[in-house]
Amino acid sequence: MMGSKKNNTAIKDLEEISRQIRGTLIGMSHKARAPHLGSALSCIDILIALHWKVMDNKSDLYGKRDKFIISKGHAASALYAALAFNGMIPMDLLDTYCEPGSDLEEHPGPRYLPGVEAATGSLGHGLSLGAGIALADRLQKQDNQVFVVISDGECNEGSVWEAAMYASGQNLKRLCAIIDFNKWQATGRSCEVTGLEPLVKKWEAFGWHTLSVDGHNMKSLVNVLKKIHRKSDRPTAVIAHTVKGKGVSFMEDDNNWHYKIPSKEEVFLAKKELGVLKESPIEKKRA
Ligand SMILES: Cc1ncc(C[n+]2csc(CCOP(=O)(O)OP(=O)(O)O)c2C)c(N)n1
Repeated sequence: MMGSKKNNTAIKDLEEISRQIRGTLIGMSHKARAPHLGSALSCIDILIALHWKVMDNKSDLYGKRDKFIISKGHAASALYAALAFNGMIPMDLLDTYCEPGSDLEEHPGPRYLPGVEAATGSLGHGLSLGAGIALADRLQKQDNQVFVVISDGECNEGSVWEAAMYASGQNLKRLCAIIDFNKWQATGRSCEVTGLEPLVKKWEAFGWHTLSVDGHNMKSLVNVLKKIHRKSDRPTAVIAHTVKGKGVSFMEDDNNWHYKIPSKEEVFLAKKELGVLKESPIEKKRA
């Protein structure tokens, strides 16, 4: 059955993978001189829980598989790293991140890569795309799930709420929106830019089954996300409480890391703190 991935990776191993991927993301940002590192560190645990323990996105590359859209496309590095560490794309490809001609563009491009379902980055469109895909899959009598990670900043956009109304109106119960609620957007605190709260009540009012979770607690994330498929008779919103820049003390909750690129010394300090200075066993597999 789709959406009930059998994966024996223990939670503590997922936490180790999470540390390693964080180190890789920091290195990628430095090498490519690419911003949005804080944004990637904010959502990476959600992506790991989904890709390792929840989604079955490998069984049929051409249709009958769980699907994932990173609507906050500026955090594409998190998706690429999750796909590489999970064996969906070659590890070596990460070295080409943001290089001219690479499939790993700073925002997910329209070219085909397994696990990249949509071109995103113009914020506010991923949920509509997810709703369309969930509808198409239902018409084809598939029971796969569609997961969309959206940012709290995207909740500024009317298109998100149009998609939310559409999904509940059409009862797209295989659609799940995960809101990466790190309380920041590019220009300030999300709840000061718009009246975002009460976020749970808003999603509920739009007809969604709504849950909250600590977006960095791997065990809770896996538990919550695994349950959705069997329980839902409506689309589900998961409000994941996260910290922008999570994992590195001098990046956590500092919105400068939305755009800032780590220097060589900052890469060293961050990796040292994460305990990933040594090349990881997974990284060693790079041919
Ligand atoms: C439609 C649109 N407007 C503006 C931008 C520029 N932009 C990139 S990231 C960002 C906001 C980042 O905040 P948030 O969306 O909450 O993401 P996070 O804090 O998780 O990085 C903005 C305004 C964009 N990509 N798309």
